[in-house]
Amino acid sequence: MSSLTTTHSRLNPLTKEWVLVSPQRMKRPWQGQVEKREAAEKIDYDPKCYLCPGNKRANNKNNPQYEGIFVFENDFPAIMKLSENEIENHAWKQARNESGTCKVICYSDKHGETLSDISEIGMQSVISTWISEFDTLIAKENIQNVQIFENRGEVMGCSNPHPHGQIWATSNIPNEVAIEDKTQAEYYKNNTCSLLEDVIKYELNAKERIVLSNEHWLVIVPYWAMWPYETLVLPRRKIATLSECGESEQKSLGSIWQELLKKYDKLFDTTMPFSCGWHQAPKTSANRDAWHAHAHFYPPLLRSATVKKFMVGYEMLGSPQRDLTPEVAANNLLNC
Ligand code: H2U
Ligand code: ZN
Repeated sequence: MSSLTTTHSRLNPLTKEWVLVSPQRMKRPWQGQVEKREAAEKIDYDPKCYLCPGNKRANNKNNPQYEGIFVFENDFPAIMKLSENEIENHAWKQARNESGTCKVICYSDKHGETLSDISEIGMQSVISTWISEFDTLIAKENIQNVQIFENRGEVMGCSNPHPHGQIWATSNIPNEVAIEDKTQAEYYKNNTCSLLEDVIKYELNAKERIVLSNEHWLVIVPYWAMWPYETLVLPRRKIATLSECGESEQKSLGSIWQELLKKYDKLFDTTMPFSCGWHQAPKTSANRDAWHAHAHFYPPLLRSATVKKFMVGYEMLGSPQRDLTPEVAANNLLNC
């Protein structure tokens, strides 16, 4: 398929939302990064950091002198263990109880390290921690969904440069997972394979939006991408959760994850800010067979380390809109 060159909308089949694409507004060709941001000096230990080994956190809690990974329960959880509020169930005024656990995962004891430059072994222990935390939390009686994610960079609301991510385990299924549960089920019922298996087949053939690939994994800028350099990390094999990954699949996930981060950092010569995270089958999904686990990366930068895409105006009141096509974005990432 040759790319459309005038305004059109593309459907996100995972959310059933339309994205407006206006390629004719891309007047200039790719010019690379415009201005460089001074990289902060990398230090192993910051006495003022609440995530560094041995340091004090909120509520006078002390981090252990950990080496490698450290997981703890968030001192300011968004979701509490027990919340027995009066529920509301009127026509338009509805409220439900929410309970669960919020955890913070420090990827490394080194303050200045990121997953882009962590050792291969360090990356593997991050993946095995994602899996073991997921397995433990999803097995809890009141938990329906385990959301693993990372906010990276101040612009994404990350409070601390110490490499860390978060895990929220909840008694209800959050919006994004709920809609993907539904859309993947619908697709699976009406087709011979999963939605994302079909996407993979198409993209391997079209070769227009592939950023990286290896034996078990594929990274694409999805056809329906909303953010300029949004990507999707896909296991080639349909798995409902990361826990189904064998040893070699975890190994090759680690290498493609780090390759992707390196590309992101190189694109605008800065530590790329983003929100990223996994979508995996919720516990009692009636549609587990339809689930194809995957990770989304949503970086906000558009043209340089300091020029970001704003999701405002038409995006807030109408639909998301982009000028840079997903094909051009994929090509820029592929070649950087
Ligand atoms: P973010 O940087 O992505 O916001 O994650 C850091 C989390 O760490 C944040 O959710 C928690 C905040 O509540 N935190 C603690 O649990 N203890 C502290 O002492 C400070 C921050
Ligand atoms: Zn630190």
